Amino acid sequence: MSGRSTKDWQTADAAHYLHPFTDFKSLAAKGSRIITRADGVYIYDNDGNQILDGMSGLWCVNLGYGRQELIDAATAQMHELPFYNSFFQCAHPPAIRLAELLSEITQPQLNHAFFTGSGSEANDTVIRMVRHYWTVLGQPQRKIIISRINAYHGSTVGAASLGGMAAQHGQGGLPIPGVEHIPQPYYFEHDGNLSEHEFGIECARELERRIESVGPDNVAAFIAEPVQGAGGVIVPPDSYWPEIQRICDRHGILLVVDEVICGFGRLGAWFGADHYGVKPDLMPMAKGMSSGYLPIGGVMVSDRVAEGLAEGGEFFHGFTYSGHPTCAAVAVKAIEILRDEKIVERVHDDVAPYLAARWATLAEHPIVGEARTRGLVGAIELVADKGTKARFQPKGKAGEIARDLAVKNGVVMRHVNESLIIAPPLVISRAQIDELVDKASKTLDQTHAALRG
Ligand code: PXG
Repeated sequence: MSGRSTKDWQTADAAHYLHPFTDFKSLAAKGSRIITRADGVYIYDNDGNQILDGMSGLWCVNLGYGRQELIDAATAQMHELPFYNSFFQCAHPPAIRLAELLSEITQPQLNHAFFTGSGSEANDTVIRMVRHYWTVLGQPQRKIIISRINAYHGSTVGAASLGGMAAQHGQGGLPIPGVEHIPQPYYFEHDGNLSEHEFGIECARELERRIESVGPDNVAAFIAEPVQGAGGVIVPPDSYWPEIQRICDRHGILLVVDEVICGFGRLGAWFGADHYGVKPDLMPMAKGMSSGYLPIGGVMVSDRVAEGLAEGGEFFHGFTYSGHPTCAAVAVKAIEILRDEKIVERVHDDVAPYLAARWATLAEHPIVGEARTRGLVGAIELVADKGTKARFQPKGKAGEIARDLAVKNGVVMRHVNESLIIAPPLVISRAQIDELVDKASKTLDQTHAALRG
């Protein structure tokens, strides 16, 4: 669907289309970037410019664009059964097969899948499920879910409440009651003198302190992303997750690992929980589940929680599109491709180490305070002074300048305040990583020049 001029699309867009997470007025003044097609790791705008998609769409097109098998899976399923529900004692093969396949690729305790249409719905499901679970077990007072400042868990009322984004909480009367937020394990911004190891332990102990302050018997669960994505690709110290696991075990609270970004190979393991060696009771997921080709999400549920829920009668929760057959058929195919083409192993053994080595060279740049990766996510911290880590002012400006220059240079990177972040498709080649890093380097030079004025 093309054939109109960019200006024409932009005018219609500004007049009628309310975009997510957008300042409507400033977008209308600027005009949006009209993307019309994509192939492999590249997107193309309406004027034919080729741009390397360093963000996999929105952390989701892990297999790259134009995979014929995914298109064929959707087409075949649409012919056979485009939609049917899973309410009222019904089921259909794609959703059953997807639940079965997810049980195979996730940890042994995770054998039950609840499907949703998105990651936000998956996290709303988590809230309702964990609170209901504890009620069924005779502990209805266990309602509190502990999350983290600057976490992102989605944009519905429940998911945004779980998230720790002050900007989201500032609109619409959030968070809902019973959600607590503890500090994030963001070592680059640590201004004390703890080692990275000590800092990881210290951040995890914040969970223990909060559990104790709200009363251990009132806590239902702790939720966290393995690596914080939208918050700025914040990679916790390696000491963090084992300590979190110990604390959850000690207090018997449920551990919810939000795999919406880290799941399906992004960290070089099937799931972030596998990468960090933790054992979730619930695992919300979406995005890479269908490689972003169709909207689908879900929650993998442990035997412990599923058995509890089974004692509770009807669980009054679900969505029209829970287990949507066409989305499920595409998800099954996307997972089969990851498995059969050994893409997760390739990320672990080859692509992630290569990216890590190339990305690390950016740390030498005069305006870079840190260049980090974990698997196929990465971040660059922009600083005005490498020694003191002082940031450019006003906050966010340097990131925005760099992000806009990156696109002009033919690469999509996202900025979060003063960091530039990437999450390229898992199928990216070494040559394309070189292209990504070269364009990022050029962007840093230009950003430096622009900031010097
Ligand atoms: N959990 C995590 C960890 C996420 O990253 C969600 C839940 C919500 O998923 P849905 O499918 O409801 O969007 C997400 C989504 C960004 C950005 O700017 C990140 C997300 C969504 C939109 C923008 O980095 N992550």
